[in-house]
Amino acid sequence: MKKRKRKQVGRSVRRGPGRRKVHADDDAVDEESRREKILRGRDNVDVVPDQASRSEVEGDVRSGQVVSIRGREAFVQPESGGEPVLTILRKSTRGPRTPASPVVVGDRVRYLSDDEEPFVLTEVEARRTRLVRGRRGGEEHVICANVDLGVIVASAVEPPFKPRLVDRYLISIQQGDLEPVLVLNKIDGIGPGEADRLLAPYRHLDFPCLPVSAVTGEGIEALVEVLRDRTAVFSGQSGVGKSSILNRLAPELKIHTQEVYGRVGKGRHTTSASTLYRFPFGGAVVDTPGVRSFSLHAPTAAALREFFPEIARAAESCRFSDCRHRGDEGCAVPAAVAVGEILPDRLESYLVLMDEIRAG
Ligand SMILES: Nc1nc2c(ncn2[C@@H]2O[C@H](COP(=O)(O)OP(=O)(O)OP(=O)(O)O)[C@@H](O)[C@H]2O)c(=O)[nH]1
Ligand SMILES: [Mg+2]
Ligand SMILES: [Zn+2]
Repeated sequence: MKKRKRKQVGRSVRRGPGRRKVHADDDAVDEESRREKILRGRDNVDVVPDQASRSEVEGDVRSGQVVSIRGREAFVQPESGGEPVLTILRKSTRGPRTPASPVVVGDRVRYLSDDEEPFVLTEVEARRTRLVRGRRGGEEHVICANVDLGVIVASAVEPPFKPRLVDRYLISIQQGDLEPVLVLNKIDGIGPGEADRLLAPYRHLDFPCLPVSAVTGEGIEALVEVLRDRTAVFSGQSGVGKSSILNRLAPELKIHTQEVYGRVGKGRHTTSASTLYRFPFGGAVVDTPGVRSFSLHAPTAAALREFFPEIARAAESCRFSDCRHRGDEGCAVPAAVAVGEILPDRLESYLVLMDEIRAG
């Protein structure tokens, strides 16, 4: 729709009186200088953004979705089909002005498909959803955009389950307008009942919690039903089996995986860059490199209360409004923990995150 509109605007400009071109040679020169201008990029970025340039209007502008990134270059899956093409970000590219993440996997983009690759990105469209991670210095790192489901992958054995990390992901996922899904992998390595025990704190939070095994295939069918026809991102610690699960879901993806013991202590990640893959059963997924920790971007106490509603509810009965829920006089939280309204693991996450917010 958008594209057609722009083209029409462009045509009327081109057909206007003083715009008519007379010689074919002029055309060539014009074309050359226009292209040159776009390739060089412009320094006056603030002037460029809202209006499409004439080259865009008249040139062959196509749409697509970013499947992987390499520096300022992005591989884009054309909307019209075919193999991904290489595109490059320029200063002239209009987009969501996030300095640390000007173009990310999942971004919907437009590019000028003339001559040869790399094609110049003309626009990165506004992001419908975003998975964001905090960076030192307060910058936000957008991991991926426009996905529906944030799948947190955890492991029941090695590496051990980290509830604090899961809670951080949950907050980031909900802040970015994604729907959370929790996958507990490697259940082939634990006894019956252990998966239930690990997932218990999340069961009452009203999102899918799926115990699976990439090795035995247990739980994989249920996961397919959650993923079908949606776009998801798989995130979690390194070695939990994100890529292994994807290979189990779609063996033709042949994503590289690696044993955990071969990298423990070395800080090695097998998947080194986020990549978007299509599922044969409909839908798509972004496989991401594992993390060791996950900082939230600009968390606030108010946001935290929103993501821990059970704690906020109990806190209304605390005697003092600045109660820290750490053995303070008149605190109502311990009683809520005692009757099972607040789970100890959730309270622990809340207190750790609140400390971080207070420490700035
Ligand atoms: N026992 C068992 N091992 C598994 C399972 N899933 C994966 N693994 C093993 O765990 C190791 C790590 O798997 P990967 O798929 O590479 O993990 P990853 O989460 O993609 O790791 P990064 O790419 O570094 O983030 C491999 O040796 C897998 O064979 C499972 O369900 N059970
Ligand atoms: Mg991987
Ligand atoms: Zn309290």
